[in-house]
Amino acid sequence: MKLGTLAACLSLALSASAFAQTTTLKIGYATTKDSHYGVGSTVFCDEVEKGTQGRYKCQHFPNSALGGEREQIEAVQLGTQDLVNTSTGPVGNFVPEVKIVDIPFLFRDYDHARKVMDGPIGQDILAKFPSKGIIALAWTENGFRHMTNSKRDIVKPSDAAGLKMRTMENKVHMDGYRTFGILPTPMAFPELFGALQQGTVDGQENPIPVILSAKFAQVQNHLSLTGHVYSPALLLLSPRVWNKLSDADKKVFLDAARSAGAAQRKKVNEDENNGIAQLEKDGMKVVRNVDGNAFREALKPAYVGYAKEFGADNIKKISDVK
Ligand code: EAX
Repeated sequence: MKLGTLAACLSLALSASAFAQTTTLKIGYATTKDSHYGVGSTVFCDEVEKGTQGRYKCQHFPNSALGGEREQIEAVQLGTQDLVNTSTGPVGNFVPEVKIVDIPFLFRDYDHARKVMDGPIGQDILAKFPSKGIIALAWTENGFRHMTNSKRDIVKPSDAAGLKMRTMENKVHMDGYRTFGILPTPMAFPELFGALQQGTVDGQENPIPVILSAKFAQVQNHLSLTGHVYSPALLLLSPRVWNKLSDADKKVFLDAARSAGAAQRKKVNEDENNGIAQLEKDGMKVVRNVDGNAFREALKPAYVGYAKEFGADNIKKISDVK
């Protein structure tokens, strides 16, 4: 065979094999591509594409384009969606062992929370997912949640009492918020901006990165830095994809997910440092002197229920992590 023909056949074979092997992964998340979820997802996708020599690429679906987080988790379980970068909000409905990390005022600060998630307690929770038809690649991060509303400043629980607040579809949160006198209204995230705009709910609670990227300052004028819940997040993969991966590619996916978590946490730190001034500039009145002890005191009756459900010793194991 002439050299020219051989070269032509080779390049054809190469491009055909490369073309044949490229798999595009659908990844969804609730907020914008330049938000903390978008930053983490982009790092994951870039590292996977590099680590698999382009055999796996991503297609991003930001801004809840594939539905609310619960819907997306179901789609990942069914295999109709490949990945979701999601808060733990609805995850407890699929993997009950996750619910313990949603307890209000459980984590002292970011350092404590990240140590727990990256340590044996957090890693043991990730190991509970495969039996429920979901692969949990790594913890990413949503951030400490703060309260916003359209009515008044919130310094102590009695200021929040009577407010109709949207919550995630999360019973642990709702049980806790009731002790503050809040009327919890569970709602999927894509419906939230409209509900705030129409006044269907008075307020909501979310981390600064979400309040920023969702532009809630346009429909909420009070922000109270309650930090009442640490909201972990997860990068979840469909077993349909995972089961086809070689051991080497599995390691690429896991390493990329850990890098994503680190990048997402860095973006959360940046948003926490710069975002509050931005939200004030956007017109929000910010309460910094929240009476955290009054909220913790009010929460005590809910802790009786949490101890019954999760075991007081398990809760203590988390709060004791230094
Ligand atoms: O994960 O639903 C929520 O409030 C979540 O924090 C949001 O979807 C980002």
